[in-house]
Amino acid sequence: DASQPAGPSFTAPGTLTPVLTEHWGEDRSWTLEHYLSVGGYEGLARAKTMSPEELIGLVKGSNLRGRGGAGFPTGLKWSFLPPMDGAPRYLVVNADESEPGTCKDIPTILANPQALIEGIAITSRAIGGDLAFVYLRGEVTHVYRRLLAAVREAADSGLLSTGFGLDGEQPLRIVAHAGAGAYICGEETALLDSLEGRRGHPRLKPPFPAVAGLYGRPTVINNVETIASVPGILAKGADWYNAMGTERSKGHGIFSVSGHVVSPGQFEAPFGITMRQLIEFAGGIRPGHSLKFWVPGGSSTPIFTPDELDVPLDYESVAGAGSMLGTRALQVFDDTVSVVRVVARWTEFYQHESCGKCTPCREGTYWMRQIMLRLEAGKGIPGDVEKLEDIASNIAGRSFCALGDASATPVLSGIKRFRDEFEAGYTTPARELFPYRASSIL
Ligand code: L3W
Ligand code: SF4
Repeated sequence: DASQPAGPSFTAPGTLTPVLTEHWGEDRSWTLEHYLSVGGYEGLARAKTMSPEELIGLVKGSNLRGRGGAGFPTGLKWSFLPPMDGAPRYLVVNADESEPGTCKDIPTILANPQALIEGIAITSRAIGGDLAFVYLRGEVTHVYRRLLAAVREAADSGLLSTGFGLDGEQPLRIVAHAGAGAYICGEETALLDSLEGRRGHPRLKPPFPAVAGLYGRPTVINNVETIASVPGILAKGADWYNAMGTERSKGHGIFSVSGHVVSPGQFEAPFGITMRQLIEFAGGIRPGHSLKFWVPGGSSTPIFTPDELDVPLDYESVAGAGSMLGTRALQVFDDTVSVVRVVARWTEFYQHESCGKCTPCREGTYWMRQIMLRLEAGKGIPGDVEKLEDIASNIAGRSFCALGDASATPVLSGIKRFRDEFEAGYTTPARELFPYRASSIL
């Protein structure tokens, strides 16, 4: 790829770069003993020799970007915290993994929670914090328990006993908080409301959490994968990290391939790998079928077709193709799938998860759901497709938070790519056009 910087250690897209996932699947990979045996906590040891300014500078220099969907530069976000003023500052880790198709943060916590804890320790040292929170979905009790056990193991070992807080000498406390299972609580400010004990509703920004976050104090909020990527950068250096990826999307990321491939799973690769390459790593589309459509970053990103298979999966190239890269939740749908049925399920999801705070999203998702369900049943009314476009266009850009925009995306992109299938819903149920077959359910 001509856009890639050349260099002896450059890791090209098209290869896999297991870093976070390197030891997944090994015997008792989640224990502290195992993590230490593969070089764990070397990054924290180095961090304890560095000042907060040096740490932030190193992470800035690595070009690590937020892995929760938006890709905001991590070191820059940390640097937005105002100068220390003697009062607390917090780190909050967003582990409320809820985007349909996203499955990277929970596996990370299950397989290698110590990488996250080490990342929390390094980040807390960088921002002068001695109290950090991990907010995760309440339904995943087994993940919550594993995290609790891992925090206890790290604390009992003495690794977190000193080196944190405003003076860099305090112990670090980590609180695992199980939410009640609402998609909106993955939105960073709704998450803060929920963590403070209120119903999760997005807050107006600015002020950004970096200035006024948890309990009104400066707060860094980062995704699990972002924070778990920090120890490697400390241990191996910014140059090592910069040698992976594309010009502006550096490093490695977990690409979760699900759906109609032979071997779904997580593939950790440099940014810039393509969907065609990832499908090859996943064993190809299941035999006897062909790719019909896919999404690059979960249900909030537009429907792509085989036309986009060679788009490099980095923030800029995917934006150029009209989408966010999102959480790299790559869902694959073959020729047996009704796009109307898929969009109807996603629309039901957004209607259910809408927090109700603003009118375009609250009302619009309700009406989109009604119309999608009748199109799916073959009982659509001529003009429904135009009505869907009208409603979705009036949600997008007019809602209070990203959930509203997200709900419009599958509808608008589905109609754009497969209008005939939507219009067929005026006369024909989706199940007649695409009959369920046992083999089509993976
Ligand atoms: C200080 C400024 N901080 C921006 C911070 C801001 C936030 C980060 C990015 O949504 C997307 C969403 C989903 N001073 C700042 C500043 N910040 N300007 O930077 O901000 P933002 O608002 O662009 O993004 P976000 O709220 O983090 C993430 C999309 O990702 N997505 C993923 C969804 C699902 C999951 C999941 O299940 N784990 O993430 C898929 O596309 O729709 O648009 O921290 O405070 N001047
Ligand atoms: Fe709530 Fe939807 Fe408005 Fe976001 S866009 S604040 S989820 S109603």
